[in-house]
Parts: sequence; C-alpha cells; structure tokens
Amino acid sequence: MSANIRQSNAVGQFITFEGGEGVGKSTNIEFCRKLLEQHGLEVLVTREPGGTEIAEIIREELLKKTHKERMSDITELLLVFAARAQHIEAVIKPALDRGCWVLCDRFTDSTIAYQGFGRGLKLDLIEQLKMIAQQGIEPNKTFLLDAPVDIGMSRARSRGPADRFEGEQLDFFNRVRQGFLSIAESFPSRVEKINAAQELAAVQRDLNAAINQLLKTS
Ligand code: T5A
Repeated sequence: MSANIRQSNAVGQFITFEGGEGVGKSTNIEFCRKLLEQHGLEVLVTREPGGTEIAEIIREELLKKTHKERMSDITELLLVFAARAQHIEAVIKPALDRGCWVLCDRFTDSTIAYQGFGRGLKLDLIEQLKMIAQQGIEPNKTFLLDAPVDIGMSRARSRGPADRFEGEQLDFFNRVRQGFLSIAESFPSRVEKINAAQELAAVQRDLNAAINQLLKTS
C-alpha cells in the first residue's frame, strides 16, 4: 500500500453517485466499495432518499404510487430535504468524523435535477433548504453516470415495477438529464462525468481510473 493511500485513510471522503433512472448507480457503488476496501479503507454505502430508519420511511412515501391525492411539488421538495437532514445528522456526519469513506447513492444534485430542472422549482429555494439541511456538508467528489434517458429507463424497467418518479413522462427525464449535465458544467472539479451508456466493464474501467486518481490526491 502506498504512503498516499495510507494518508487518505485519515480523513473521511464523501463521494456521491448521481444520474437518471437505471443508469447503474447501485451496481457501480458496490464496485467502488470493493475497490476502496481493497485499499484498507473503511467504507459506508448509503442512499438518498433514505439511509436511516426515519429517512427510509420518508423514502417510502416519496416513491409510493398509491396515495389518493397528488403530492405537491413543494411537499416533495421538503420531504427530500427532511430525509437528507436526518441522514446527515444520524449517518453521514458521524461516519465522516470517524474517517470513514461515505459512498452515497444520490444527494442534493438529484434535488436540483429532479425538483429543480424536472419539476421547475426555483433553484434559489433549493439552495436555501440546502443551507439549512446540510450543515456545510458537501461531497468531495461526485460521479455523474450519464446515459440517454431511454437506455436508463429500459434498464430500470428490467428491475421491476415503476415507482412514482419512474411513472413520469420522457420530457421530465430529459429535463432531469439536462439538469445533471448543467451541474457537471458548473462544478467541473467536483463532478466527474462517466459515460454510463457503455457496457458495464467499460464503465467500471473508467471508475477504477477515477478512484485511483482520487486515492492519490485525497
Ligand atoms: N429523487 C431522489 C428525487 O427526486 N430527489 C432527490 O433529491 C433524490 C435524492 C429514487 C427516486 O428518488 C428521486 C429520484 C429517483 O426517481 P433511486 O432508487 O436511486 O431514487 O432511483 P433509481 O435511479 O430508479 O435507482 P435504480 O436502482 O433503478 O437505478 P440505478 O441504481 O442507477 O441502476 P442499477 O445499478 O440498479 O442498474 C439497473 C440495471 O441495469 C443494469 C444493472 O445490472 C441493473 O439490472 N446495468 C447495466 N446493464 C448494462 N450495461 C451497463 N453499463 C449497466 N449498468 C447497470
């Protein structure tokens, strides 16, 4: 093990995985977990919305398709941030404080893409809620798995029935994808775009290179 890698063990890194439906976030987080564990790092894999008992209850309501009333866009936004506040307080911050690497399936970039670009809510409103919920916690690195919407949707469909978000129209998902791409353009040093339309082995080859680079610099 190199000196650089041992040094990276001292400080927890917060890595987020973002992208549209079915682009391969869960699959590739597990791949990255194994990679980092091979370097002797303590790794915590978690997800949003969710990751704690309370946040998982909020997730269930957010994804459920069977409510008799329509969930308002503002309710959706507040629930996403309520889950995030709990997740940060109970799981993410304590793990980072003890030097753990936290790999999180979705975070605030998803809120900007889905609730901002997708639903059309104001980005400064999202920014205000972010300030309240995140207590200054920001990802050190974000891997944006990007693929055309139809590829992600067909992969997601192969996994089971659609949830409330997956029932949206194509236009919505195209706006979400544009949202993620615009975030990547605005934060080029944090956000690394990975071509998720490639076959899995090629995606993982790219992630392997990116993780090795991260280990050298963190
Ligand atoms: N949401 C979330 C918001 O609206 N606002 C927010 O702030 C947040 C945090 C739930 C929903 O919540 C919304 C967005 C979401 O709609 P989720 O459960 O993370 O979030 O949603 P999904 O993206 O739907 O999760 P999936 O599990 O369906 O997709 P993944 O994790 O991206 O994809 P994965 O790894 O499960 O892969 C899907 C299938 O494709 C295959 C896999 O083997 C699997 O079968 N696959 C590939 N096949 C071929 N080539 C490749 N390169 C492949 N990569 C994966």
